[in-house]
Amino acid sequence: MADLILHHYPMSPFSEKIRAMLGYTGLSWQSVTTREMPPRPMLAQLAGGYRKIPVAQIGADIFCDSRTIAAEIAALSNKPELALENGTSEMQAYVAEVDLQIFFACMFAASTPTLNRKVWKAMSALDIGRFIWDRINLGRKARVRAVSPRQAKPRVKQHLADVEQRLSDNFLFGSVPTHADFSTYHSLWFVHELAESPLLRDYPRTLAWMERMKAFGHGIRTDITAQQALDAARQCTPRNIPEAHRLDPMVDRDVSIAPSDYGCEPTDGVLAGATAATWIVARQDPELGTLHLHFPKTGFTLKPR
Ligand SMILES: N[C@@H](CCC(=O)N[C@@H](CS)C(=O)NCC(=O)O)C(=O)O
Repeated sequence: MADLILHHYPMSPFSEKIRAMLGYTGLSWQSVTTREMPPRPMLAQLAGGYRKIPVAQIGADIFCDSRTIAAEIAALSNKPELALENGTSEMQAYVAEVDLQIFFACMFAASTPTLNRKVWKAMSALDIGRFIWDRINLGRKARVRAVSPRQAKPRVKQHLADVEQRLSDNFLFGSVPTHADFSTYHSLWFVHELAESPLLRDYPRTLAWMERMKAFGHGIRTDITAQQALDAARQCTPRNIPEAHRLDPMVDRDVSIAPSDYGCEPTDGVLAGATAATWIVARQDPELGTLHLHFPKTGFTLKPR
């Protein structure tokens, strides 16, 4: 089977969630580095209107959102605990909070001179301007209320106290890492590794756990170009959808699907299938042919067109 291709950029926390998962599982994968903000025309050929990062690809199957990517990694590595839908309802509620409110709190709390220096080193002045403008608009159009910048640090400290208390074993929900560990790791990675903020200083178990997570590395990565990723999609047909996943009454209808929190740009297509946790939307691209885009049901709204 074709390797998983990850479309991502270095400073993206949700990409780090997936890179760390790839490290933990030891899978080999191909990497396409994207810009930090749209336009990303080559990625848009694969993912339609979906504008968030990361996106993963296996041939002509495209996985939007770290949840569907994680489920794919879980299947490839035979580690079902990495797929959030296999977690308990307590774990799912924990991850929902961590991947939304804690993520935003960490982004606000991580504003340090070190982070600014790294950003200035990685991006041109023009791109920094475009990035700030893009994120202002992303926030303005968001359908969820994030924690305010002033509340961010106390909220992160409260979260750290919770993580510290949960870590009675090596990982958050027991002796092996689950989806919840990677969700918790990516935002704290941004604060601790990227911004080098001292916020984690008073949480020794959390710091030791961060080291364990970091030690997984990023797996076996090969860099490819966006054009090579498009070629891979063109040369493949999407994998077969079993009849059991074509029973939803919306199957074969024109649909529009979009995140319901932020970055709510829709992707149009035809519903090709549905599982308990995902929607599969078929898109036709004039150059690439048929693509199947996999979205989680949680956090997305599907409408007929
Ligand atoms: N629910 C999404 C969240 C992804 C997300 O917010 N990613 C950030 C980067 S870490 C993003 O897309 N920011 C806007 C952008 O990069 O264009 C997931 O789990 O993948």
